[in-house]
Amino acid sequence: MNTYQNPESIERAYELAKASYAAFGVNADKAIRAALDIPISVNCWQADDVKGFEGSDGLSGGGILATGNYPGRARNGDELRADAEFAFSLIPGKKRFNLHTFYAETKGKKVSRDELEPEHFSAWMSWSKKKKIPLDFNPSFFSHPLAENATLSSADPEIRKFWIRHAKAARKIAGAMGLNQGNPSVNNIWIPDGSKDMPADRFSPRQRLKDALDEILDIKYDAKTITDAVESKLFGIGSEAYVVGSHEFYMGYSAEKKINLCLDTGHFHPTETIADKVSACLLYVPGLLIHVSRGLRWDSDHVAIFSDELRLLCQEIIRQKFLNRIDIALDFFDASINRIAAWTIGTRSLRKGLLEALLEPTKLLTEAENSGRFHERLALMEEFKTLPFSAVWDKLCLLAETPAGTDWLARVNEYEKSVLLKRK
Ligand code: RNT
Ligand code: ZN
Repeated sequence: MNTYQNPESIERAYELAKASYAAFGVNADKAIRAALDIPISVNCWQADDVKGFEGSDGLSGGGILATGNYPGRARNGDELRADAEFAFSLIPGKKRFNLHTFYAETKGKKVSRDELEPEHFSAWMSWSKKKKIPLDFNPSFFSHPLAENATLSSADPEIRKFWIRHAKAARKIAGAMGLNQGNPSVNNIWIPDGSKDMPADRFSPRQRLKDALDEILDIKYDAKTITDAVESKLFGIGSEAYVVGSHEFYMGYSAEKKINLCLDTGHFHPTETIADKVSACLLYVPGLLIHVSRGLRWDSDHVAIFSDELRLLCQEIIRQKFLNRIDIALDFFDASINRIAAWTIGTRSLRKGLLEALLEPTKLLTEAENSGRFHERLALMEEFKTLPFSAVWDKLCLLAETPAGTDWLARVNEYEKSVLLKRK
């Protein structure tokens, strides 16, 4: 593949683009710096099809399922870390890495999920420190024999207690990660509990979930080490009729407990957008965790792209200066394409969305709005869409010493040949 652009032509195009933005009162240099500075938590599970290291058969369960069998899946910590390091060399800007408990490294010993300790993540934590990539975390309530029916909302007290212990263990590990990296590890609770067909009792499971969460979250950790979040869902495969942890459930819960609410862009009705929820939720909850994904028909986890929905979400975050209250993470998994490319596409698209939002002459829009000149607001919005954005993006890539344009593709192909295809 040809080299897309050389540094000189990127610089030339950028100088012209910069002048176009300056004409609307926007400083493109500043926007680039700000865009590079926003941490994006990259989901580790894209590289291994959400399988984890427990030797599960591949079915993720709980309604989440990676389809496809493109070669090169990461099978252990060393492969996953190598893939992440390589992908990070293609992705500009600050990154974090998001793990699940089932990525524990137990040196061949079987450790029950309710007995996991920070030491089982020592390889992750030393990698994190060395590479300066902070870690985020999630208890894993799926791909497990005790997760077949229900977890934290189970009517069986033994099963419920097992998962409560598991969630406590996860918070302890997240706390250790936060201490190790010097900033809070975001620990997100998502459970798959629900039912395929209409339940007769919708209340009792929710009551049990609430009580279980209370028990888990009443253990206090230093806010400098862990940020707790809870994630809702509309439906999943096998939980079409009822999901215990619905949006209303967690909206109420996070507001009452003053913890963060996780909004996953794939977890709502197709015509709803997260962009409109951010400002409403932030009036009631301390902060948000956003899982950037792409819902497509029944699936909530396609690779994120530079869609209108993603752009609108970024605009909402940037326009309202919400960055200090929002953690931004990715949540997708596609096993039918090169997984490193999936990471690169999704993460670069999100960074593009943030950059575009930072380049928006928002002041002109609000001025038009506040004086009732709505035709002008609409005209400006349309105009801003076609400002020379790609020239600024290429400059951002150049500054971050990551490939501009499609130059990263050749490197992915090379890595596929020399590393991924050798994993048999
Ligand atoms: C599932 C949730 C959850 C998971 C990951 C693996 O629907 O979105 O966030 O995708 O934790
Ligand atoms: Zn999610």
